[in-house]
Amino acid sequence: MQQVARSVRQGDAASVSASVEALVKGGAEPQDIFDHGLFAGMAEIGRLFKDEEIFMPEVLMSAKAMQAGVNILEPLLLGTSGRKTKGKIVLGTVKGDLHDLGKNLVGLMLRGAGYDVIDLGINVAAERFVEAVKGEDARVLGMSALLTTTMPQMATVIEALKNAGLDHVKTIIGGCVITQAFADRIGADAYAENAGLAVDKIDDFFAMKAAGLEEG
Ligand code: B1M
Repeated sequence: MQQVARSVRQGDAASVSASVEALVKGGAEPQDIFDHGLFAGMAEIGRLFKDEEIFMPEVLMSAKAMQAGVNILEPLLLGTSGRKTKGKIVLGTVKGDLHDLGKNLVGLMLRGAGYDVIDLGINVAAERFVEAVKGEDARVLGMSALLTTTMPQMATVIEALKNAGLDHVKTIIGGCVITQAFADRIGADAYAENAGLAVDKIDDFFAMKAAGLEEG
């Protein structure tokens, strides 16, 4: 795991791939490889970037290296395909924000858990979210933001959903700058600190609906 984290920090995609493959062959759990290898390496990059010990090019190299590892883990995290879908979820990173590694992971875990995920990508404007939720008749909208400057976009989207008469659609938000207090303030239905918790919270939405405890 330490080797994976180190290779992410060094932005060495080939080494990340080799180490992740070796760990998988050795029987390590994909989620552990993600948490203790890939994510741990990227967290360190975040600290170094903040302290101005490294700059954008290095961060990008590390993001690419992390993605190389995620690509190997993807089929394992997805599990067996061909199951009946549990529900439809629209997902995206809000307008002005280009960070997508966390959002992609949330999408991956949700697909693995049996959901149909419509991923709108990055830099998604409020109107586009509303259009997709309506067009796809989605029950849940998930938004990611990693910048303090793009957090307010989440409130804009929730407001736009209400204005479009879609307030029965459940909203869930996440990203390293997001907190439960912020989610409460803007009226999001849930906040999740990581991708695993996002799946749990969305499972709760659908369980409540199945139990007839909500409208929509
Ligand atoms: Co940027 N960046 N970045 N960056 N970047 C951060 C976010 C920052 C915290 C770094 C720092 O200063 N320490 C900082 C934001 C500070 C702030 O606003 N408070 C920052 C900055 C400032 C910037 C730029 C402005 C830098 C500049 O240009 N001067 C710029 C902005 C560009 C833009 O978006 N308009 C920028 C650019 C970039 C890159 C393009 C180089 C690259 C992104 C590449 C990519 O995504 N394809 C990048 C990266 C990689 C980072 C850090 C280092 C790592 C982010 C990451 O991918 N982590 C980040 C520092 C950090 O996070 N510590 C940083 C791994 C990923 C798996 O975690 O996305 O947090 P994360 O997702 C987690 C949870 O948050 C949660 O689940 C995931 C884990 O399971 N989660 C959800 C995420 N979305 C969720 C949605 C949910 C539920 C849970 O429900 C729907």
